Amino acid sequence: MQHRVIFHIDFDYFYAQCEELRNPELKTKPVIVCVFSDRGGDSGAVATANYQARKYGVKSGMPIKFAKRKMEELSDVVFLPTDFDYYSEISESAMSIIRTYADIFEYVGRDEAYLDVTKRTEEDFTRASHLAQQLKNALRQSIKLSSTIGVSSNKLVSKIATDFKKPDGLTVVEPDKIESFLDPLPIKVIPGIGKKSEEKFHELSLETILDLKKLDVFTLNGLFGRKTGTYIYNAARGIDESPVSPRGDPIQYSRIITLKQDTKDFESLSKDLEQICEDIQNAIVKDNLVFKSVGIQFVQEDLSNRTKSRMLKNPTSSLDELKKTALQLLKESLVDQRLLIRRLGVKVSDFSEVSGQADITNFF
Ligand code: DGT
Ligand code: CA
Ligand code: CA
Repeated sequence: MQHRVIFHIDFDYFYAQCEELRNPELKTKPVIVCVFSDRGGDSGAVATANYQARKYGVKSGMPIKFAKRKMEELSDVVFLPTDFDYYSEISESAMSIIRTYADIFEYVGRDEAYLDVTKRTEEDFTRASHLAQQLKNALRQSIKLSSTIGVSSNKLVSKIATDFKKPDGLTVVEPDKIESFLDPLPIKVIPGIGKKSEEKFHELSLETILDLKKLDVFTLNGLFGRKTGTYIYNAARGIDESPVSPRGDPIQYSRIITLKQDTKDFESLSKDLEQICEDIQNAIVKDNLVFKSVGIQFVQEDLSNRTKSRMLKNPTSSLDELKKTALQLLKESLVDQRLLIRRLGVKVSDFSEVSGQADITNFF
């Protein structure tokens, strides 16, 4: 029988784990990483929390004020602001290890990726299970990062398998076990099923995936529209043919060049910078993506690195906006630049697709 072998990997309590990595004393304490809004004080939302803090009901997306109230009694709780540049660094080192374990690697986000390992495991799930364990060990040994992996014959079931047991989990669902794995799970484990559609199903007295399979595809299409209805129909049966695709890999959307001559002259650097922006933007448009973050990188004459990045207000694929932001970052960096610059790079990140299945949540 022919089937694929697909890993989904997701790093545990990612931002909070990164904070623990650079400050191991945090490990024994509840840690809550927050996006403070520019209104000041405690306004803003929780980005994530470590499992110590989750025990008290703290969740991603919750207002910071709520989280503080839940933790009132505790003296050792730590609230921290996000540091995206640092999380990206950890993510990049992890991804560069993960990539080497895949026949095909698909970057999903800072803490998530799919791997097609069909060839290297020769379609054998025992081998796949060992390979997944090796990958988890490698991440733990080289960056002390704890992760969770789901393994199955497609992306959808592997993602559900990852969520099945966290943190530090490894769940393998062999092709002939997909049905018995999915049937008892609540409908909301299907990616893209949000609160609203969960309520819809609840009204119909449908709670589990087994219940959901009572609806035929026409009923589902009537409830959700053809695209989403068909998606849910197939998902309930563990069917997903979508390929692991290398698009979105950040390596494709960053460029670094060695300058003809070490310099810190704006005019000279800006010409190279614009050229790099054009190359990157071409790749992005070709892959039908928009980005939300722009960064520049200097390798200085002593080979040390300097980076600076900025979040945009809205996702875009505009060359003008990319150039404008990169040039602005260049200008700002040069103000206190002491060493000459030897290599110059640009990197864009925080992608989403212009359209497609990644947007499934928007239909609900
Ligand atoms: P996990 O995977 O359940 O152990 O925990 P996380 O924190 O890794 O959760 P995940 O994989 O859903 O999200 C990865 C990172 O994305 C997380 O560390 C922080 C960020 N994030 C997730 N949800 C939210 C949210 O609602 N708001 C904000 N600002 N950031 C979020
Ligand atoms: Ca995660
Ligand atoms: Ca994730």
